[in-house]
Amino acid sequence: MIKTLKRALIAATPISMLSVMPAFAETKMLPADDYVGISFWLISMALIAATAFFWLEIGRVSAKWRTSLVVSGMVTMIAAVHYFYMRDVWVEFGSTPTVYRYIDWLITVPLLMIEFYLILTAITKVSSGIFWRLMIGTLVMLIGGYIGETSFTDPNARIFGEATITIGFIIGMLGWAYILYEIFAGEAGQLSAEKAPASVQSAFSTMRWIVTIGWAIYPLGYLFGYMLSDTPDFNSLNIIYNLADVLNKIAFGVIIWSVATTESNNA
Ligand SMILES: *C/C=C(C)/C=C/C=C(C)/C=C/C1=C(C)CCCC1(C)C
Repeated sequence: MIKTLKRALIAATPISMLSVMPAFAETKMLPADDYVGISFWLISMALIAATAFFWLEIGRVSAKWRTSLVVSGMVTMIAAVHYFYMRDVWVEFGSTPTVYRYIDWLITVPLLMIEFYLILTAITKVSSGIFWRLMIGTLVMLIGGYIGETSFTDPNARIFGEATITIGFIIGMLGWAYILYEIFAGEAGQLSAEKAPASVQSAFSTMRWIVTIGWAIYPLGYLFGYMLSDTPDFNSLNIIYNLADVLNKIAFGVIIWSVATTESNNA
């Protein structure tokens, strides 16, 4: 009772903000032993720094490579804003719906796909079919994953009944397989092999492997998280997805930056 009165008195004075804030902060601040929260924090900063880097470097490359760097920075900036939000939700609730990631993926994955198209247009004439096929593959992959993933937590969303998680996964895998086909064996892969100078070919090839190995982390997370276990370990899943994004967004952009600066110096 006395304590409550005392608190009320303190709260009534403006200076009390100083004593109230630590109590408020206790529940809202990132705890030093929250490794998942800290990984959200680190990646947020890395994404912002990468954005500044890609955009500031635009002036150093020749005109036809500029759009590629603009897009690399857009990917990291859009992801950074999502990460700020996911980090706050994580710190507050100790969890963050994976669906937030899908909003990010829906914007950033098409932009990453456009990078393949842009790299090819910087060196040769390219048909718009490449662009559209990569977009279709992306949409099928993400819509399949989204259908499956939302049905995990929400039985009402099981549009294919019990099998929705599996069917969503299969649709998603087909979309990804279609993208891989296009960049390895399809028109995009052939153009790179026939028309591109050595430095572009090697960048194209590294980007392809990122889309193969780096991207495989997400369906593996889905497989182990939702299909092979009834109680997903969201701590590990979030750390794995966070690290995957460093590779698939920042490292991917660095490869493009590297080929853009090399080719600009050679020109
Ligand atoms: C920056 C974010 C990136 C590069 C996200 C990529 C996401 C994927 C490659 C997701 C793939 C999935 C499948 C291949 C199967 C179904 C489930 C998904 C959506 C996780």
